[in-house]
Amino acid sequence: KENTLAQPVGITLERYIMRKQAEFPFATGELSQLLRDLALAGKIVHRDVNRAGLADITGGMGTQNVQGENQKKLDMEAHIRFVRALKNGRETCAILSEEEAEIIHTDNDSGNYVVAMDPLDGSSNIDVNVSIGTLFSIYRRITPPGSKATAADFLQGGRRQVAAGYILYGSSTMFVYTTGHGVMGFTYEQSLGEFFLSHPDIRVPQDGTIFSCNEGYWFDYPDSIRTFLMDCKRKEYSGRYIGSLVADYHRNLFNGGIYLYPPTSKNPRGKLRLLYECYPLAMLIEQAGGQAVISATEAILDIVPTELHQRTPLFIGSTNMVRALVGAGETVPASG
Ligand code: P6P
Repeated sequence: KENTLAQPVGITLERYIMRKQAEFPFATGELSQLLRDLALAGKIVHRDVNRAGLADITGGMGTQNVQGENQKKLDMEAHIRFVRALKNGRETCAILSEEEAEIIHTDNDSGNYVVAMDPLDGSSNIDVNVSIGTLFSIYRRITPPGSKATAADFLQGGRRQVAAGYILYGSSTMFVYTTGHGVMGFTYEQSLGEFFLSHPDIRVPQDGTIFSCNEGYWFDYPDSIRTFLMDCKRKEYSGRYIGSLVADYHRNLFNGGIYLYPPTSKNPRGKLRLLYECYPLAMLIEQAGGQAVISATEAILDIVPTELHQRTPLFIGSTNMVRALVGAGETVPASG
């Protein structure tokens, strides 16, 4: 089924979450509140991102802004917005952010959830006005309620995520997420300050003709990757690489395609982060009918995590393309 841009069906994200709340196994409203907190911060980051050039909040540190605060890079700005929104929402006991090495305790030890996130991935793209994104992954805590969260709450493994998603700040701003019941897309109407349901059931095409990778690493790639890419070129597939993960992923999710970030000599374990980049995108793609693997026999979601900021290779997108790349191991079911 094509993901044509459906007309906004008139329901806001807030109302949609409330209606779907009954579907959550623990329909206590906490996860609903958490998703609303993320959407609120996303609206603020949308505003920051869209005025970056004017408000001089791109680029490095060290200058003063109008409030006399130290200027922050936009990814630090986004980090602060999301941490503040999650703290105020009181459903999260701890946060793991790409911007901080250690777990951030929210002082809500009664919160039942932890959130791992990349507040603004690819922020180097901001300075040249390229689309960027926020990535998030949500778990129920496993440490005792009221205690301080620990790394164990974040190292449960990809299949223990209760929700995952991203916010894409592109030609339009979209909030895309799953709670394990399919993938929904909401488009931001800034004149109303609301996300409206625009894609009720996003499905990735089983096949695609787009490959996304940085071919600058060509001579670093193993032969199997080069063989796959040569085959794509023989078939006159399209190379599309924005260099901004959420933007590349979102285009492939809608049009079909595969994104590849293999190990390189610069990043022998891959560049992308497992907990807050690859796990959420892998949950989304599987919910949308696609695949995310590191080999024919290991899916991203089955990688057992050991470190909070560990990196991993990533091959993700249309099932038939992933299968063609890594072979048809048991993690990659036959298409159709
Ligand atoms: P390379 C951006 O820095 C990022 O984390 C992702 O958004 C993007 O897909 C990737 O790295 C680009 O990495 O090595 O191709 O520049």
